[in-house]
Amino acid sequence: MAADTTASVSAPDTTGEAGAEPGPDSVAPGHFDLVVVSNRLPVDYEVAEDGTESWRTSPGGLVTALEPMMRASDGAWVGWPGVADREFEPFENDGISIVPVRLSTEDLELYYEGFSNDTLWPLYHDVIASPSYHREWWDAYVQVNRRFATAAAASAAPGATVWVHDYQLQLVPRMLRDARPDLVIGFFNHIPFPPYGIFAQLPWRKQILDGLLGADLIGFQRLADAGNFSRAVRRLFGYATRGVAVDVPSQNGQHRRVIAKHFPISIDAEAYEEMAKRPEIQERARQIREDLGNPKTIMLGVDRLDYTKGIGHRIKAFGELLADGTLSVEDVTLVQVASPSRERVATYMQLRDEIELAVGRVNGDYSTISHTAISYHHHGYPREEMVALYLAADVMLVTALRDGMNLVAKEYVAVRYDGDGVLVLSEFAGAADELKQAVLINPHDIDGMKASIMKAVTMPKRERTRRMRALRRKVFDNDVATWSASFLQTLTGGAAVPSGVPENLVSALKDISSAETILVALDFDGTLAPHVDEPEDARAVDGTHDVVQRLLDLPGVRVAFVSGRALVSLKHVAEPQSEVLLTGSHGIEVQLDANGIELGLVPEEVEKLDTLTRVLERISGPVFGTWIEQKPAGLALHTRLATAQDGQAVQREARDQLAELLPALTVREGKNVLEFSVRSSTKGDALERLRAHTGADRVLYAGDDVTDEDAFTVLGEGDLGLKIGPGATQAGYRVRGPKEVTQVLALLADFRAAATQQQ
Ligand code: GDG
Repeated sequence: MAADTTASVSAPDTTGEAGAEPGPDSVAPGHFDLVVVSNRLPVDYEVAEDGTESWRTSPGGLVTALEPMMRASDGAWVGWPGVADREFEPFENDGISIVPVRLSTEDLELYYEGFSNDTLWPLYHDVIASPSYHREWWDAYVQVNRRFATAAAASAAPGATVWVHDYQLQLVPRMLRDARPDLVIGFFNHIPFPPYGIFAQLPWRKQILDGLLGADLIGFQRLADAGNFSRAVRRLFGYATRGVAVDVPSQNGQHRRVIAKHFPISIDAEAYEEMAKRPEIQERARQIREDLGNPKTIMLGVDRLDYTKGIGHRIKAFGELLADGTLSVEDVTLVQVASPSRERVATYMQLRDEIELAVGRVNGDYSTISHTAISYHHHGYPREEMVALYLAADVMLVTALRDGMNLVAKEYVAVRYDGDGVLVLSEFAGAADELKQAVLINPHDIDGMKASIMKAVTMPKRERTRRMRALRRKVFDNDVATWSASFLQTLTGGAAVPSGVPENLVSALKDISSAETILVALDFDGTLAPHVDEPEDARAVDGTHDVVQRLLDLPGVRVAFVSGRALVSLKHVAEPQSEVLLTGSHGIEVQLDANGIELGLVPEEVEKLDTLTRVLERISGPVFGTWIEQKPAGLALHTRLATAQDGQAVQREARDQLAELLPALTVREGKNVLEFSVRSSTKGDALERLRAHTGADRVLYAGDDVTDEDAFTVLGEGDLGLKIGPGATQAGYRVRGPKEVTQVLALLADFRAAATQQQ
């Protein structure tokens, strides 16, 4: 039954005209360290009228976003070249290795136009149009995803990073992971991820989630998208999720941690500004205004002709403003670029008819011989022309009903180096999360939209400049380079972390320093002290004690150490000031203010501890070379001095008996030691306890270890997570080592001192 088709790579594929295809597990690894996989390649194959064949760099958001990074890292790009039924060998184009994937005419119909654009696209955009569900489309989607996964596996070197893009390829991460567990796999969803109530419609909802969960990092445009995804995972699989972390059970009884987090995409802002400053483009902008009859106000819409973009709603609002005489064609022209898109999908053909009918009506009713109400263009234009249009437009209308991000909004802002121009922006576009100084609208509310358009048309120059300046700061601070770097940093941890304190961290420290109360929570080993061979020898780097003292002396600042060590050991090596709050053993032990060490075991846990002690004493007592050691909230069973055979037998016996008697125990396995704990606690629990105890408004947490990820997970909006050293992380910032941590703490102390003096 087609609905049961899974994303498994091992199932033989017998659907589609290509018949059985090799899976990603049947190919030898390639030699690229970074592989990008997207439906479309950054180049299009073209045949001119005279039969000359060539490759042309194709326009579009993703290409612009990734091109610079690909060139810099000598990576490979796997994708479809834009022409059906043609097989191409890999080749190099402009510094990027291109790996074309073949799609047949039938694949395009079923996988691309069908499942991608007529099932997933409407479903993920809040069912603005009705999604169609066809089992043969799904079968083709599985088959084509496998083909992309195979091409990626054949390109990726051992241990390489593979970055898969967008809704057309959601099964690729799982297929790749099953075939190539050595790979680091990231996925970025360019479109929204819908709320569960909508996602649940999809007959293959579980397979899609499972496909995505093959990635180590799943990126979304908005915080809300990542939340929708995590909720769907909880509802459908019952996996534990906490903040941005999803724990996916793996076969060996362990968990694999997947991060689902938002990374708002952006543009190459400087390149747009540079183009806008070119004299010929400025001249073109002047020309456009003149050709339109020098209206007082030019309004502009630039969209792919897609029902998600709210073009019809925009035309309705504009038409009504002309109808009720609020605007007149002598004063205002709306330029609408609607670039052709998905023209073979029926919904899009119908949309084109609807939009062109609406444009025709408005123009028929209100245009004069000398003034056209809507200057409508169903073309794609060169980027230079787009920039000239942005420059000429006094008001930019982005009225999407649902949009992952909307790069047009950001491009308009980047171009307006003159500080003028008003952006009217739908709150349903991802860009609205960042571009709060735009005139935000609800495009479903036609009266509200009309009022907002008028607000934009009549906005005083000073307000326009103030808003545009703030918008530009946002777009230039988070440009496409920052976006891709932050995604890849989170995914791979980056190879080498530079020394010093990065600029964006300095700004974040300044920002947090003005909070009412701050909790500075610090891991010890690897964060304040370099790692050493013997745990007893660890010591914080010079200057740590002094800078901690400076922080403790500042009003509204609390400092805590959060360690995996037992507290006795932590106190011995860290020698903390008495005001430093302490948590040890991953949060099991706590020492807050004047109180002594607390374990705070509840009666049920004490009872479990008694049973655990009885069982382990009985098992280990008679066997020479094994012994038990008390641990906070647990016991360790050592077998180091026993024969290997005895040691294994004792461990097996302990595991078996305890699994039956106390099934909920936490078990950690070390070399010749088994640790059993009656309480499962993480540094995340420790941090939450510290936050509750101190009542801090904002938290800075610094740590270097995988166990610190639990603490990063519980950080909220406005908190600051600082990862020390390389490795995947959920923290927003990173520095190289303990020396940098003291610099960070010193900066925080400086900023805090300045902030509290000002008050
Ligand atoms: C998807 C998501 C998300 C448009 N017409 C022409 C032209 N364009 C360029 C624009 C812009 C890009 O195409 C469109 O990007 P958008 O973000 O506005 O929208 P989608 O195509 O729907 O993209 C979206 C994006 O992925 C990235 O993640 O933001 O939410 O739906 O760059 O300028 N460019 C040229 N001529 C045209 O006629 N040269």
